[in-house]
Amino acid sequence: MHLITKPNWAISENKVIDEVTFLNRRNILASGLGLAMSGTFGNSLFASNSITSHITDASKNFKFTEMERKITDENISSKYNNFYEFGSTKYIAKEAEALETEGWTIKVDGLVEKPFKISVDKLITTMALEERIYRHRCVEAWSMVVPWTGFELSNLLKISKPLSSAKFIKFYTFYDPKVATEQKARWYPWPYTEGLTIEEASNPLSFLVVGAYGKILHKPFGAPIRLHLPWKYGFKSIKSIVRIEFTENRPISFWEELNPNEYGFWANVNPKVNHPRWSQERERVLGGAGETIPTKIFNGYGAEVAHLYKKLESSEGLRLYR
Ligand SMILES: Nc1nc2c(c(=O)[nH]1)N[C@H]1C(S)=C(S)[C@@H](COP(=O)(O)O)O[C@H]1N2
Ligand SMILES: [Mo]
Repeated sequence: MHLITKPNWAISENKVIDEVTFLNRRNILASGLGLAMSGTFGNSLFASNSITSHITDASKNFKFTEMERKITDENISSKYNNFYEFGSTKYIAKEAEALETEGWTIKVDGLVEKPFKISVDKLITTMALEERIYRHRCVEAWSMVVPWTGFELSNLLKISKPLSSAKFIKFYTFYDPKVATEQKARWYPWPYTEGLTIEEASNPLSFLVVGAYGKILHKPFGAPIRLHLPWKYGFKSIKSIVRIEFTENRPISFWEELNPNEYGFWANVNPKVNHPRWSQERERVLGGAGETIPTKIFNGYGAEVAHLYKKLESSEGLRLYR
């Protein structure tokens, strides 16, 4: 039992490198033989035309284009996922197709004027959608670059009308062990949860994602709606959200409950603060030829977010980066 509580990230660095190398090799082989898959997914078939067109018509936000790095091939990023609900390997894309995303709603409750439910379709059709190219840095030291379509979390905060006593937001993923079979594993604190301060959630970088690569979000990416917080380690970017709760106290998230020394509340990317079991100085580029590049503080988004943490440095110290 003790062993099994270790997340997959507990695997050695070498094994992680092997997996990425394997994946790259497989992809090179596939494209070389002209067998590269189209990268389209079945769930777009279920979406109504109007939902789809809101996503395909979203304007590009040129503040978030990527000059230095290449966008990760969709055929790679969509087949190498962390989505523990469907298994503890990276290859859960097929399993995730079992998730029923039609008619999905999000409950907004806790310290708000009035709790409410809102459908994802409604969010897609009423929020101003935009496409942003964001870098993603997993705590396991691999990274990718993805064009996400979505809207600023701050726009949902506005309609949520939090009370002044609300200081934090807790996000919840669905809980349905019949569909997500790994949720039968009782040693995990299901459902997956994550948390942010209201200040972090209000930052313009905090992005609710409903599409990727110009299409409706497919299931392995956390359909129909997931968060992306590009300056934090990937585990903060919670998938398939069903509930947003405003709280007074700092929530304890899924990974923090499992291993607080390794996966904390803040989890801001910092190459100088090592994971207890490996270095965070460099990252392996998903879909690259196995190369690593230097990791940047706040994953290169310091201009947008560093100010959030200035006054916390004395009290939180290195915990800001774990
Ligand atoms: N519900 C849920 N959200 C999750 C995870 C998960 O296992 N379950 N994994 C996290 C981790 S560790 C990472 S790196 C990213 C991976 O996102 P991707 O599969 O779209 O690359 O999702 C995050 N969100
Ligand atoms: Mo991750």
